[in-house]
Amino acid sequence: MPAFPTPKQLWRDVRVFDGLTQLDEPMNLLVEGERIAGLWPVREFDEAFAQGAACAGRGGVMTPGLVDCHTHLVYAGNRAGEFEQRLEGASYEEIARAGGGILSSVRATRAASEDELIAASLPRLDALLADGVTTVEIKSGYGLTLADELKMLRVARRLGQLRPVRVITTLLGAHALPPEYAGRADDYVALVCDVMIPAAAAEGLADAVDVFCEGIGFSPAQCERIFQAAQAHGLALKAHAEQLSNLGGSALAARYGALSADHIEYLDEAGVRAMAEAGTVAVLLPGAFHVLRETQLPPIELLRQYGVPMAVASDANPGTSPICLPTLMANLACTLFRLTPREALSGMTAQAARALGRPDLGRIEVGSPADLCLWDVQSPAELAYAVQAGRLRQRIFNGELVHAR
Ligand code: DI6
Ligand code: FE
Repeated sequence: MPAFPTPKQLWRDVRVFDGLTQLDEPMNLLVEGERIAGLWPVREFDEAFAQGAACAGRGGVMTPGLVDCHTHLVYAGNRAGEFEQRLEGASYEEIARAGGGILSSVRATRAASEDELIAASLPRLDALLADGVTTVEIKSGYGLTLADELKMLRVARRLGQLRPVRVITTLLGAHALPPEYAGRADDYVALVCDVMIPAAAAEGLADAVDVFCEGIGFSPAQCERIFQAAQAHGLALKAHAEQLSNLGGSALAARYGALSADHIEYLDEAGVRAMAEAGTVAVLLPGAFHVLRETQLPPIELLRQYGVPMAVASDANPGTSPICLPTLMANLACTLFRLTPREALSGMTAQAARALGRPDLGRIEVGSPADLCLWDVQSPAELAYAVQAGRLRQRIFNGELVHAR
């Protein structure tokens, strides 16, 4: 016997959604240390396996901890004024071209210290955690200078030390062209490739690199240069693509073996096929669709036909998705995109984990890290069906009960 036996915790009689599907029977689930150690139908359970285990809970629905695989959680200020302008008829693109939009958050974020960004971002992170998130991806992209992009990434990493959550960071230097580079987009892309990516990689501050491939963002040729630089530094790739128009960014991302192409409302069949061939995950962002009152639906039926894995994320950001309630995203994915509740929940667990290059997460399987949520509902579908905060009874992070109600 080791001096400090690994603690064992047993949940009894839970309905399990394992990240892909709902298991038929009520289950008992055993966690040993940081890992899931056993999962049995209640009627087959042999009490000997649970020797020495503390009963940690009974009843309810157990899901993997939610994985929010696309957020811009770190920023200063807010854009309520632009929300009002849009209600008066201005479009998102018009506001962006007039120097607002992303650039207005850039001005506020550049002016903020690391501590101020932490203070601004923590309430948003806490809202995600209170609704079941155990892994969150956080992008830079409101700094757009070397110092400010690294500042954002450091803040993202620090958030992961301040709260029990896994933080995956993404350098999004190519989010918008900063005003000081007006008319010199290729020079800015060179800064991203030759300075930001090497620095973020050398300091271990970024797990991936993302681009905004769009008329108001960067061209496919520019995105390609960024992908090449990212690959040269061993960083994973992601793309904001086909959000407002079809430039072929998703197919480009797929050709480079990107983990995901995100938004994809304007994706065509060739793009879907390219993603299927490359195993690139489609990240659906129904919050941005909802806030922008977009009418072009992502090609869900084609994605299904080609077997492209679909993830669902919050896109939490000050412009197009100021929403930090992940279960609302499951609801919007069903109501707006017609995903089934099973697809939506899988999209926020197993598929989202794949979109982060972490297929070990987002699953309830023997051997997986014990990131779990116990919900006060009777079936997993209720999480997508009803919009209601406060249903999370327990959040378990790395085998540790970190939220209990
Ligand atoms: N697309 C989006 O929806 C977010 N970024 C992007 O490239 C919006 C970011 C913002 O408006 O602040
Ligand atoms: Fe985004």
